[in-house]
Amino acid sequence: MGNPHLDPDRLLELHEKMLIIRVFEERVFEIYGQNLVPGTIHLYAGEEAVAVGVCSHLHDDDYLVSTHRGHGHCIAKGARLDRTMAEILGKKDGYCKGKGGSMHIADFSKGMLGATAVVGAGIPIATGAGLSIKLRGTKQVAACFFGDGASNQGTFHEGINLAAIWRLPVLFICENNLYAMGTRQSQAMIVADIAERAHAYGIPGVSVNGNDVLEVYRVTEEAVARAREGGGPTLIECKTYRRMGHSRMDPAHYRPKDEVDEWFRNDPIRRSEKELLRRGISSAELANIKARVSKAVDDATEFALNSPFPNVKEAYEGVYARKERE
Ligand SMILES: Cc1ncc(C[n+]2csc(CCOP(=O)(O)OP(=O)(O)O)c2C)c(N)n1
Ligand SMILES: [Mg+2]
Repeated sequence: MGNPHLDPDRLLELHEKMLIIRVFEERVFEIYGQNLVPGTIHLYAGEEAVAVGVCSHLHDDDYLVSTHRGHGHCIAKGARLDRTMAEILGKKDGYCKGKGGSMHIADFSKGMLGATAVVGAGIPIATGAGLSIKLRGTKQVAACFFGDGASNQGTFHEGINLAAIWRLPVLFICENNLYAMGTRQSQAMIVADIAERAHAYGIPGVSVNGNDVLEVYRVTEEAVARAREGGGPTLIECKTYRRMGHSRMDPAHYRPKDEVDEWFRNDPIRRSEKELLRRGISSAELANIKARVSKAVDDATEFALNSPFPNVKEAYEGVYARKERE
């Protein structure tokens, strides 16, 4: 695994955060099956090492722009589990008072500028956040997650090109899970490594095993340090794999079994567990972490289930939609 010298306590923290996201997502899947979630869901299970490896270097005042597959990004950036779950359930105690739902969670207190369901739309938003940092002269950074599919959008070119010209402190994190819905990466682009595209904009580009949290952690550390020192943006491609289909209704039959098996063997949480055991952490300690995580997700779910739906009288509050004239 990348960075064999990282303190085991830090690795334990990263492991626990990934496990929280995994258990949280499994719970969302379960309650979706009980018809308790309005709309659809895009689960992050399998990709936890990316959000955790990146966000572990971000402070509360650093910015983050997320995607339709964003629950893991929010949690890794420090959002509360209970309010995140409440938002997914469309409840009043959710981050957007239940009016955003799964794909639009924002928490400005943690620098979480929001998620967008429009593929690739977050990229220029992160560039804008980077410009704001530069104009204000602070040491903040803006991180932006997006998929392999999004890297074929015009916004990718425009957003990264501007950030490069103006040397903005932005991390462009491509979560390459090999598919955009059912379309394989190789059907949609010639290059094997999306990081290669960085050369076209004159910025550093690096491709890493996105299921290895230590590897993601290591490359992000360098990119964040460079950005804070005025060295401009970096494109980091994290190769990863979703454990489930694109969205709730997708059984993902288009993925060959041997490919699925190989990626599941390379699961980020399995990897970090093995690494922790190798470094002398006991199985009992790992079991304690699992129990703690499970309890935290139980509590968050209970909170969200007990939270009321927003009152219909507040339908026009906190939204951009205009009320019709009486
Ligand atoms: C502009 C736009 N085009 C198409 C869609 C429909 N759509 C939703 S998710 C998705 C695939 C995105 O793939 P990728 O960027 O690789 O992210 P992933 O779902 O794999 O995390 C598509 C095409 C959309 N939401 N927005
Ligand atoms: Mg994808």
